[in-house]
Amino acid sequence: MPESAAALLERARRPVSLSGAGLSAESGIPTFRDQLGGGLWSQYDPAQLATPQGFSRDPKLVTEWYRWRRKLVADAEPNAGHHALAACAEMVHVTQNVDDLLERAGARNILHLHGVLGRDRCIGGCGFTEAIDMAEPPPLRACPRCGKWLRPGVVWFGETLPTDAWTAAVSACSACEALLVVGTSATVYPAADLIRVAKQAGAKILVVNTATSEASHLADVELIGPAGELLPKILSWAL
Ligand code: BV8
Repeated sequence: MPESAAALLERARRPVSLSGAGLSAESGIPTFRDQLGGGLWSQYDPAQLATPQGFSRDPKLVTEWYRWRRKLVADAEPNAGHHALAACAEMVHVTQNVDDLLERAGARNILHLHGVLGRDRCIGGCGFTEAIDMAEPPPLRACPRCGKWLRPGVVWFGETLPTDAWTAAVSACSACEALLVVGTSATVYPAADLIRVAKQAGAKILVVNTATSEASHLADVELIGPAGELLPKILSWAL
């Protein structure tokens, strides 16, 4: 099966990848399914913390959660899955992930639908934003411009996606001949809807996941296994 997926991806024009937390799992970054794992934080529900309400209820707790995640990413390395995707120079990488592991693997054409951990921005909307040091992420602090809190530059549940990234992602998925769906439960919208957009545009849908997911019923080819193992196989022509 991997050989037919490889052939399909090699000849596809304007290929697109759509990735989720499973792509970074082998780099040691817990997925949302795993309740973003580890010790202290496993008692919290990410869907509650990753919301404006969660932040306004307890800005210090939410900021500490992001500090923990930022340090995890800073200590992590891109895995073979990130490197295989990065080797596909023509591929547009639409990701739900907020880490920078695709960038650090050398990938270009990356669209972060849900923002990035590497920046803070003002909660008050004064427009202040700044890059942060992921290895030494700052604690909860006030915006130097207006005094309101600074928050991570990510998209929380109930917040709209960045227009540029979303528009570019819809356009790429509407024109691709193959969409490679990697490591996502495909349960969060509107990101998950991109699979239907690509399918309706006539693209072949290839799914790589360690389990079946909400993407399975749309798959032309579904490969069950870890992204770090399967992606180098089906993208070997690019490596
Ligand atoms: C919005 C950033 C408009 C923050 C995240 C219909 C239409 C529109 C909206 C909605 C809708 N229905 C519901 C909504 C609301 C909501 C939503 O989708 N809720 C869900 C829970 C039903 N959507 C929103 O709020 C979005 N905004 O729609 O704006 C709007 C505005 C106002 C009011 C209404 C609408 C914003 C959503 C963005 C939220 N932010 N992240 C942060 O990171 O802290 S979401 C976050 O969770 C991720 O970005 C990702 O998108 C999602 C988790 O999904 P996955 O990445 O798939 O990860 P998961 O753990 O679920 O699965 C991992 C998979 O990997 C598994 O399948 C596993 O088997 C696999 N795996 C594991 N290891 C491996 C592997 N695969 C391969 N190899 C491995 N080694």
